[in-house]
Formats: sequence, structure tokens, C-alpha cells
Amino acid sequence: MKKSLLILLSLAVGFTAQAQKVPLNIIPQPVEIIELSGVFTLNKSSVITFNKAEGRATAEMLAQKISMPTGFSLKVQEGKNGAIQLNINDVPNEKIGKEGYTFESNAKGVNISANTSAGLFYGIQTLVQLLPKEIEGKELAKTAWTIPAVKITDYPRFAWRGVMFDVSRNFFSKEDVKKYIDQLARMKYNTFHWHLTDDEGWRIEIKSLPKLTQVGAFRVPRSGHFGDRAIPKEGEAATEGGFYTHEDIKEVVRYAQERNVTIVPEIDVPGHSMAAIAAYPELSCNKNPKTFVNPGASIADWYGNGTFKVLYENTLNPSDEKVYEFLDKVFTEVAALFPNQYIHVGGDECYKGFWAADEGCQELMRKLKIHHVEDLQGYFMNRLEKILKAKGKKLIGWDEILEGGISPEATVMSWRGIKGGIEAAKLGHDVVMTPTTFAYIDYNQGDNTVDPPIYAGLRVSKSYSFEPVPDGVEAKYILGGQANLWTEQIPNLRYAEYMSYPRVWALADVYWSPKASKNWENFSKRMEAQFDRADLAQVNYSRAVYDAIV
Ligand code: TNX
Repeated sequence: MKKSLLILLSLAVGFTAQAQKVPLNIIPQPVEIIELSGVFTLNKSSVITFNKAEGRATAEMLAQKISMPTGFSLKVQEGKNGAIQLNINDVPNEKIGKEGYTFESNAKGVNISANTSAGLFYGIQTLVQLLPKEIEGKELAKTAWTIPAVKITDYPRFAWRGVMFDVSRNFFSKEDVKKYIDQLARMKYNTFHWHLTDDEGWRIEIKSLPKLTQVGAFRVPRSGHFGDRAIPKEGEAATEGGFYTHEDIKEVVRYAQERNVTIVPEIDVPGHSMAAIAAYPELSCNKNPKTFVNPGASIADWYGNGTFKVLYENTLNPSDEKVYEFLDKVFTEVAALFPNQYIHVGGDECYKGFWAADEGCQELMRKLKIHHVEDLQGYFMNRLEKILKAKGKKLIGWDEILEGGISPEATVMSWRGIKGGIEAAKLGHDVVMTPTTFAYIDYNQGDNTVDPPIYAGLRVSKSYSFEPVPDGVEAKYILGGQANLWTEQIPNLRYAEYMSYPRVWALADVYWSPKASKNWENFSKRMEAQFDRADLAQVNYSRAVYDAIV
């Protein structure tokens, strides 16, 4: 009697456990999810199959990801009969496009289908997020490796889903960069904008211009508190910094490609060029890297003190042919290293004071019949666009490139709010939206009692509320959006991660998921679930993201 009661009870408990569905906490939110009942449980003899050779790498990556926490070395083989099947569609599924996938799981297994290997890659990101959180761990975990039964159809809203990482203000090793890219790929980002040069350091080897890295990649070590620079003493050596060799760059490009991430390299000119001028002073108007922009300012360090407090000349001279020869050499090597079509040329925050005072620039203005020194930037950018075109590359730049007039083929990155993007789209340019107000992840995200103030604050909820297509703008001009991580005040990867997450997750939803699915309550639940996963993956993030509770 007692025994049968117990059996009944445990059956009832069993049923409730079955009926109580585990919430699906996928970021970015998939387009369509139908939850079914039951689970598939992965075990050590589950096989992963791929139907076409191009699926092999993704299948192997999945087996690799699963192996450590589960202890399973899953067999990967060509075919269509594995418990986990990765299939490239014989007949393309129009609905899901180039990066989408369909995902079906039931008690017997999982089937992911896509038109391309990129789609399969995104399908396995979803699969990993459907497994218990322990899958993110670095150690063997004891748990049932279940995947709930679901039917998912998923594809991105935007083709450009990017994050910019500034490795000039502080140098980050290639291992750091790879780890960072890995975290982006998990969230289905497909673009890594690599800000390789700025006033504080030139980070890419250019073999035909060796001083760029011999001199321009190093500075005197920092001291003092947050954000400060060291004051150079007489004869003090510049030792802080670093750069990537061609081999390093190739390795990172390959690593990104394996994760469906395109790298857009940025060489920031004609402003933000103090490191290049330190190496080759003849590229500036005064031909002396220690010429003050602001003669009244006190000395900070060799490379100045950040954008708005530039102390030394940091602009290339647009009237000097030697500058274009220099740029041709730089972009020849950059174009060969990065297979993608875009090269970012900066164009932002260029101080024009030295141009106005320079005789060569004045003469050029007379010759071009232009009356405003600002228009010299247009001349410079058009010259640069020709250099890139000759190498088969497309120019992308910050929204200042609109100021001097630029060909409609140029792509514009709107950062000073969305107005540059609106104007650019109206002129027929392609646009990537990355306004300070929603997408600047160098701004502090928590309360100032927790996070030191950095220029301005930006809550994750604000990032999540971003709508990249402004009213009155044709959606076809908006390629997508980006988050920008400037690192003036970010000294290492742990801090870079702290600043990135969860805002990069929120923007993953903004750039991937349908506009209609936006729901803050729902996102915040998924975000909290990701915190636990990030803990296991040893990825840093900030929990100080909500408004202060009073
Ligand atoms: C403006 S955004 C800059 C960067 C700074 C950033 C700080 C842009 C194109 N230029 O040089 O790092 O603000 O938020």
C-alpha cells in the first residue's frame, strides 16, 4: 500500500518536472521558437554528422566545445544520420537567407539546417545556449546534458552586426583579441572593426615603413591614477605598447573567419595620427612631432592626452604628395592582409589649425579654389578613396567624411548621434549606425558609486532600446549597427569585458532580432541567465547595470 503510494507520488513529481519547461534564454532572441515537449539527452556515443564538406569545420568546433565540460569525445562524420545533424540545404531556404538556420530537436536528436556554413555556425551557437549552463565551464561537470525539444527558424535583421575594439589607446595581445572575437561570435556578431592606429600607438606592422612600429607602437609607461599619462623625463625610453606582425594579423583573420566574423581594419587618418607623426615627422605640417596644438597647455606625454586634449600635432599634411605615397604603402600592405572588401579610414575629429597656418595647404586651397580649410579634408578623403579603389577596396569612415563631400560609394559610420547616418542615407550612402547615445560601450554603465565616470553614462536598458532605422530613412541604406569600445581608460581584457557585457548582448538583440520582439523584461531575464554562463566561461561583465534602487 505504502509502496504504491510512493510510486504514484514520484510519478506525479516526474510529470510536474516534465510539464515545467525550462525557460529558453537565447541571446540574440531567435525570430521564431515553438516549444515542444520532451528533451534530447546528449551522451558519450552521440554522433555529429554533416552532409557536405563545408559543414565539417562547424561540426568539429561543436564537438570541441562540448568535450571539456561533458567529458565526451563525440564522433564527427560525414552523413545524415547522426544524433546531431548539421545539414546544408540542397535547395536553398529563401526565408533564412545567407546567415539563417532552422533548428529542430526532439527525443531522438537535433537537426540544424542552413543554406551556408555561416548558418550552421549560428545554429550551433543556439544549440550551446540550449544546453545546461555548465556547458560553458572549463571543467568536467556532472549534469544531464539535455536539449529541450523545440522548432526554431532564425535569421538576422541586419547584415552588419559589429563591435569596434580600439587597440591603440592600450595594446591588447592577439590572444586577447581572439578571446574577444570568440565572445562576439557566440552572440552572432559577424563584424570585428579593429581600430589599429590612433594618437597613442600604431599597432600594425608595415614592412615598408618600419618606424611606424619601431617608434610609433611604444610610449613611456603610464603612471598616476585612472586615465592619466606619465610625464616623460629627459632621455626616458618609450617601452609601453606593442604591435601585431603580419603573421599575427593573418592568424587573427583566420580565427575570425572560422567564426563567420569579418575583420574591418581601421587606419585612422588624417587626424588621430600622432603615433605616425612621431615615427615620420615629415608627414605633418611642422615636421616636428613635438609641435604644440595648444601652446598654453602643460606637457603630458609624447603622444598627447586623448582626443580632446591633444597637445601635439596629430594631423597629416594634405598638401604634401609624400603623405599620399606614405598612405599608398600603408594601404598596400593592409589590403593584402585583410581579405574583406572594406577598409576603415577614420576621418574623425581632425584638428584643422595646422592646415590653416601651413603655406602648402594655403597654396593647395588656391589651386582647388576652396575657401574653407575644412574642405581640404574632402580633398584628402577623395585621394584616399582612389588609393583604396586601385587596390579593390571599399572606403568606410566616421561621419565626418561627409563634411568635405565624398563619393556615394563610400559607407558612413554614424557616431555623432544618428543625424550623420540620416543625412548619409538621404545622399544614397550605405550606413552603419553606432551613435554615442546607444552604442558607446566605453561610457560607464553602472551608477557612479560603482563605476568611475567616463565621458558619460550609458545603461544597458538604453542600449537595448536602440532602433537603428530612423523614421523617414529607407531601411535598405542601413547595413546595420555596431558597439564601439574605445580604450583610453580600459587597460586590460578583463576590464574590456566588464565594459562590454551586458551591453554587447543587448545590442546583439538589436542588430539580429526582429524589431517586433523587443521586450525589456524578457531581455533582462535572458541577460541574467547569461551572467551565470559568463561566470562559468570566466568572462567578465558588469552586474551594476540597473538604475540605483532607492
Ligand atoms: C570620440 S568616436 C572618438 C574617439 C574617442 C571616443 C571616446 C570617434 C570616431 N572618435 O577617438 O576614443 O570619442 O568616447
